[in-house]
Amino acid sequence: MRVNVRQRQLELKIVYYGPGLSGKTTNLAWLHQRLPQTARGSLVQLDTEGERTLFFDYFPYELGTCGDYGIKVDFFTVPGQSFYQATRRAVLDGVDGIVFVADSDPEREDANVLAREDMESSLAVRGRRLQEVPHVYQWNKRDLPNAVPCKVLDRVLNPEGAASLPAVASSGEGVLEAQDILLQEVLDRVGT
Ligand SMILES: Nc1nc2c(ncn2[C@@H]2O[C@H](COP(=O)(O)OP(=O)(O)OP(=O)(O)O)[C@@H](O)[C@H]2O)c(=O)[nH]1
Ligand SMILES: [Mg+2]
Repeated sequence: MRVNVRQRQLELKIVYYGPGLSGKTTNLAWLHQRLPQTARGSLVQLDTEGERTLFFDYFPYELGTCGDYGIKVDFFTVPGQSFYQATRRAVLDGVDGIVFVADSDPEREDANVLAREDMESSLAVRGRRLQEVPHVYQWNKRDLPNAVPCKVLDRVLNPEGAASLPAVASSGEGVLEAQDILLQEVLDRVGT
């Protein structure tokens, strides 16, 4: 969290991380659409080619106030495709909370594992450990008929026992819920 004294603002950075095509941009777009117009800034989708994120997606949000200070949340997605590792690391710098969007498609099991490892190593280059960063796992694409069971995803991707929930981001299911869980954790952490 960054304290901006001049603007009397607490600034939080939330990042959607996960393998390519898992639904990170879909989450952000849905979230943006559902948050009050008066409190949200424009959704910026930088350099997209077709529907793939080449850089990142972003929007700012005025969450509320804490005493004299406003709480601003900056929401980002990373590009999931493996060759954008440098961009993912830049986006993750200074992160306060992460939604890891996993793909429930059985064919993406390895991609989920690699993305999680990539997330841990991206934090490690900044001297941070995943256990110290509030995070929530979103098991997305639960509408797929052959979706990997949530308990298998938990066993493989969430050995630390962080919060996790099912989602169908394309219809908005589990999108606000993931954000509520994460923001609560982030704000609890700030208070301690
Ligand atoms: N069936 C299904 N499809 C989904 C769901 N969520 C997203 N998708 C689809 O998955 C595709 C990829 O979604 P994106 O949100 O662009 O994925 P991304 O994680 O941002 O991908 P990158 O930017 O390449 O990392 C799109 O066609 C979405 O409509 C879901 O819950 N179920
Ligand atoms: Mg994207």
